[in-house]
Amino acid sequence: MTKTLMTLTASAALMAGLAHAEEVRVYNWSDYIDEALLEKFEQETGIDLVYDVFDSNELLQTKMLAGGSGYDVVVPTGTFLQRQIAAGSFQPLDKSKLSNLDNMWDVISDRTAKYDADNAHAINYMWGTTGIGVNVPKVKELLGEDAPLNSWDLVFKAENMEKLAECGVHFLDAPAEMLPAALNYIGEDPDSHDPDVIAKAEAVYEPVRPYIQKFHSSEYINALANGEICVAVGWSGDVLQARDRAAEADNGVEVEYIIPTEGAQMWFDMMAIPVDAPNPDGAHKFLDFIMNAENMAAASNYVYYANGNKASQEFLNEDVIGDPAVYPDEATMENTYTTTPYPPKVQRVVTRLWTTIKSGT
Ligand code: N2P
Repeated sequence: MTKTLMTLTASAALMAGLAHAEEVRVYNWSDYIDEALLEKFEQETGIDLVYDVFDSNELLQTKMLAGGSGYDVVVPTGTFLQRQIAAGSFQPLDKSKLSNLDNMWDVISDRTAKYDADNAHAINYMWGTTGIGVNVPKVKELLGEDAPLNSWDLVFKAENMEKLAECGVHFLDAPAEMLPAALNYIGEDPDSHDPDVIAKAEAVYEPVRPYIQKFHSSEYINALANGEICVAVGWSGDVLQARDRAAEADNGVEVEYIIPTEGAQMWFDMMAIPVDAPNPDGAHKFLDFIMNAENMAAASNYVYYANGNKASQEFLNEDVIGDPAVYPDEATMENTYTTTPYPPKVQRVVTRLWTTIKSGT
């Protein structure tokens, strides 16, 4: 009897203790970290980490603009960050709490300062490009040896898509990237904010829409890796993760990531602290942990995305820092473009247009 009582008392005390344990809630993109790092953070700091994932800037933006997300750290892309800063969604960083800030790479910080003056609200986590993931043997089997593997023709020409539909094609469900890709393809400014120009993207999608099996921003990694699909318009590191998963499975699937010669979008994903974060102090600890050179290198080595941390570079694997699909060389860099945030009115046009394109009506 006494023993039972004591056990109950002990576990009640433990539960009370747990209820008061410090917690940091992070909301990051899916397939974007080595989970061993999450445990390492908990062990080093004694802080409980709640780690949730998303795969859409639009979804994150809705949460940020509504407020009360309950998150301490979130990771919008630069353009979305800029819009959310303007809306008052983020608190300025307390740089005195970020001892690893000197590790950051000025080449990237200069670029991200365009979205956030002086990088006052966010640090760069990773950056990359939006291109095409291809199961090369499969695509050559269907389109022949001279398949346009270096061109957006692969996915924007109906004659190609008609054949590729047989092995499966996915597109990202990311209007702020997929509309610019279509505009860039037809020689329009991918960063146009003119609704009449943006509307031209519809004519690019119309002839190929019947052959797009799905618009989704995370399923394509496994779908490419297991041969369920043969082409995905997707993000650099995700496609390279698919390549590795296929190699590990030894299933005969060979995946390559392509930055088409017509150009591809380059973007920067930024870690920021919501204005109403429950634990801003813990959030700064998480950001500082991420900016540690070895931690940041471990993350990039795992997910094949480049990062904005100069000090991490000596710890990067050669197949990461030496791969122009991850760290583009100068020629590839010249082939990329960036965009700026859509003003709210244009954003509504974009959202409507994207819904129409996806519904295929
Ligand atoms: C990770 C996707 C991150 C890139 N799966 C999107 N900005």
